[in-house]
Amino acid sequence: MINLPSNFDSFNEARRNGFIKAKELKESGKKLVGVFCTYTPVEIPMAAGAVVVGVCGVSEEAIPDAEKVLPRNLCPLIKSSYGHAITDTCPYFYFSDLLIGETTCDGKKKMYEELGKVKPTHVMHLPNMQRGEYTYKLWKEEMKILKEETEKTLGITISEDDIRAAIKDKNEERILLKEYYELAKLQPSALTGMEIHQVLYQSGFKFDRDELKADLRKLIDSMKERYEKGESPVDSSKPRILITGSPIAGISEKIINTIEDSGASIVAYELCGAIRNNDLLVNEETEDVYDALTEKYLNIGCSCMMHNDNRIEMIDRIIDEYKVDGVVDVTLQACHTFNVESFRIKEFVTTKKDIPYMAIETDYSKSDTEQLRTRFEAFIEMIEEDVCVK
Ligand code: BJ8
Repeated sequence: MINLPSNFDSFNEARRNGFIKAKELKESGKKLVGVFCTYTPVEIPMAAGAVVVGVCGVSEEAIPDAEKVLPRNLCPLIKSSYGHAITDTCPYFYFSDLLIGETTCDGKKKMYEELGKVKPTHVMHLPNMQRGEYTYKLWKEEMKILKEETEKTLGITISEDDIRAAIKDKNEERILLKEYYELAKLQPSALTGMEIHQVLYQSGFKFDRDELKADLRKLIDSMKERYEKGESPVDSSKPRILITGSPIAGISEKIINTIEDSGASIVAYELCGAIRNNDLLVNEETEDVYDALTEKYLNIGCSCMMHNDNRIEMIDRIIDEYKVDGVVDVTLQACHTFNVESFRIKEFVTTKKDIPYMAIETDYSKSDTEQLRTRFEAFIEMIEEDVCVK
C-alpha cells in the first residue's frame, strides 16, 4: 500500500470546497472571472485582482437541459457548460462577474452567443492560424481589448505593472506544475496518471495563490521523498502512455482509471489543463507585456488552428522525454477539429515515432466504459508485443 502525501487530499477536494470558497470570495468583495479555454490570457483578469476560474462543464447532468436549446449532436463539453450555466447548477458560473471566451471551435462560438444572453460575456477574436505578422497584430490587439473590457465590466483600472505581477505569479504556478508532472519522466514514473490529473485539474480551484504555490511545493517534495524511498506507485514493466486530444476532465475516470486498470501507466497528457498550457511560460524579460502575452497565447497547439504544427512538435518532444510506448488520442463526440486532426497524429506517431497509436471517440456518459476497457486491454497487449519485438 503506497501512502499518499498528507496534503494530496487538499487537491482532491479543491473543486468541491471551491463552491463555498467562491461564495466567500464574492462576499468579501472579490470579482470572479469565468474562462473556458487555454487561449485565455488569464494574467489580464488576474491583474485586475479577480479570481479566475475554469467554467467548462465536466458532468453529463445538465446536458438534457442544454439540449432544449443546443443541438444534441454537439460536443458534450459545450452542452455541459451551457447546461450548468442556464440551470444555475455551477456556482462558479453563477458567481462570475465576467465570462471570457474565444473564437475557437464553431460549437463554442455559437454557444457563447447564447451565454451572452445570461451573463456579461466577452469573446476574444482568436485567429485561426498562428503564422504571420497580421495574425500576431490581431491577437495582440485582442489582448488590449480584453484589458479594456475587463476594466469596464469589473470597474477596475489595470496598469502594466499589474499585468507584469500577474505574469510572474502565473509563471511561478506553471513552473511548479511542470516540476510536479515531470516526475512522471522517471522510470518507473513517480506518479500514477490519476495523481497527475487530479493535481493539475484541482489546482485551478485553489483560489489563494500563495497557498496554492506552497501546497504544490510541499506536494512535490513529498512525492520525491516517496520515490526516493523506493515507493513508486507504478511498476517499471508497465507500458508508458501519452494521452492527447480533446479535454478529458469530464471523462477522466472512464479514461484514466480504465487504462491504468488495464495494466498501463499514463505518464503524460498533451492536453489543455496539462502540458499544452503549462509548458510554455510568458517571457518576463519582454518589454511590452502585450507582446509577452501574445507570444505565449498564440503558440498553443490546439486543433482549432489550421496547420497545427505546434501540437506535432509537442507530441514529438513528449514521446522522447517521457519514453512513451503508446499514444491514446481522445476525441470528444462531435469535436470535428480533433477528429480530423487524428489522421495527422496517427501518421506522425506510427511512422515518424514508430510506436502504437489508438484513437477513441467518446462522450460524458459511462455507457461505453466496458467497451473502452476491451479496446484499451487489446492496445496495451499490442504495445507489450511491440516492445518485445523491438
Ligand atoms: S485550446 S482544446 S480549451 S478550444 S469545445 S474544441 S472538445 S468541440 S475544448 Fe479546447 Fe481551448 Fe482548444 Fe484547449 Fe472540441 Fe468540444 Fe470545441 Fe473543445
